[in-house]
Amino acid sequence: MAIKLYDAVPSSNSDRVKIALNEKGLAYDRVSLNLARRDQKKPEFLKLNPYGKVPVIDDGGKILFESCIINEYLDEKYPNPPLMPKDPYLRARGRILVDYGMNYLHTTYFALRDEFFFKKEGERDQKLIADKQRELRGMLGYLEEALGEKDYFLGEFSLTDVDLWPRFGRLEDYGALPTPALPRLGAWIQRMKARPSIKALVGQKPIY
Ligand SMILES: N[C@@H](CCC(=O)N[C@@H](CS)C(=O)NCC(=O)O)C(=O)O
Repeated sequence: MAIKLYDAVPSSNSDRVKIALNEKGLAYDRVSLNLARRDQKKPEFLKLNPYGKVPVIDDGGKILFESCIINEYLDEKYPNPPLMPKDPYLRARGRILVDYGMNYLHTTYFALRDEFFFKKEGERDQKLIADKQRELRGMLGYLEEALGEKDYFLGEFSLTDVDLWPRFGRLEDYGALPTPALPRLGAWIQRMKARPSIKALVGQKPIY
């Protein structure tokens, strides 16, 4: 039985799980929620995820939520190809980089995202946008250093790249990237976009 994925389009957190599924060649059936209609807060969905958010997976009756935790589950349950290094330090290091990209950037990222997501072009606060873009570029310096001369954050392609990617795709849409100050991240973005697992998401529509 194929894995069932409750998603939304657009949903960067759902994209994170789709990339991991695609990298592993796992088939999945999508059930799309309409977030504007608040499908995610309906009692039947809250039984699956008390947070009322997508993504959620149902793997043969096993229900999981939280995209990064789902991805670790997928990697352990379906180990080929492996998406986590064996070395304990690298595994921990990868989780720290994801925590940095998700939690440390969170408030600034969402201030910028809300301008683009909820407002029409003429209504946006251009000063706030420029300030948040600058702040984010400053914070991203740490990830630029962490990437260094490597193709991927931990050397080999891993869940660290998968988990970080969706936010980076959006940072391009919101004008924070690319920037000449962060050339390694710029090259990594291009490398990520070339992966079939990510190309497969372009133009995806909800499935109701
Ligand atoms: N930490 C969660 C975040 C999930 C999340 O915020 N999902 C968004 C869509 S990208 C959502 O469902 N938003 C609807 C809501 O909060 O009501 C994860 O990584 O899965």
